[in-house]
Amino acid sequence: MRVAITREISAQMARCELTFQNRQPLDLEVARSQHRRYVACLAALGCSVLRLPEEPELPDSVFVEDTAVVLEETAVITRPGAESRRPETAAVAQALRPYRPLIFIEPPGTMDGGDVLCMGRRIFVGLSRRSNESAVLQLRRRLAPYGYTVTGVRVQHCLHLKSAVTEVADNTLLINRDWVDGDVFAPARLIDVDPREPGAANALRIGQTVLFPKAFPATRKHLEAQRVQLRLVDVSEIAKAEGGVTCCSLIFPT
Ligand code: CIR
Repeated sequence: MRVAITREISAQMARCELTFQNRQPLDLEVARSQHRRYVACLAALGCSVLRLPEEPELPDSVFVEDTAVVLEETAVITRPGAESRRPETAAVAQALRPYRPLIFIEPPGTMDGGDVLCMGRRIFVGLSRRSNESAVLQLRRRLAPYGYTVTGVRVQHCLHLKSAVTEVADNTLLINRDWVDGDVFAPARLIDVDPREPGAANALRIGQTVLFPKAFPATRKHLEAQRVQLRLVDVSEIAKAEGGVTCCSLIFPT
């Protein structure tokens, strides 16, 4: 059984953090209806969805991925790199408590879950605008007893590590190598995003299916050529807040 934690879109979403994108008018109703369809996809793929209530004062709170990293043995509550996002972790920690013992990233560490790519016992953390070396060291120390290795990875031109690379099948990564060095992940098989779609590397794997944005038809062909089974979703309005498909949920086995 898989649980997916999501959170309703904040009425203040138009005031979200933006780093690499310009602010565009955001239609809250369209964003909410895209989010509803995204949640329905998670349920259709077998997740038991735990929908946290809206936090009107926290513009980015729909992006629950950034608040925690859920592993088999423990859940790590992050300390988001953007100060405006730090209060987001409280409700997610509360929601995770029944499922895992919690550990916390402490100052001066900062980490967004969007920077954390888990491949079995190998964990990669983007050294980005949001996540720093202190968080990597804390994570390494806390997770070593469980047999995890934790490696910091430089990323450029994008918000998070998982803007640049995500896992789409066992030992198979979808990647934009202009944003992150692919050699770090050896011996993983790499599928490149189409050069016309630099933002296409963020895909959400649920079992053998990958949730993938409709906005990237050229990269979709690369994935289909490699027999990755896709389910397409429209997240165009959510993307205006610099979010993708991974960031709107925390998915883990119970
Ligand atoms: C932010 O800048 O923090 C939000 N506007 C977007 C966060 C997206 N999160 C993610 O991709 N994991």
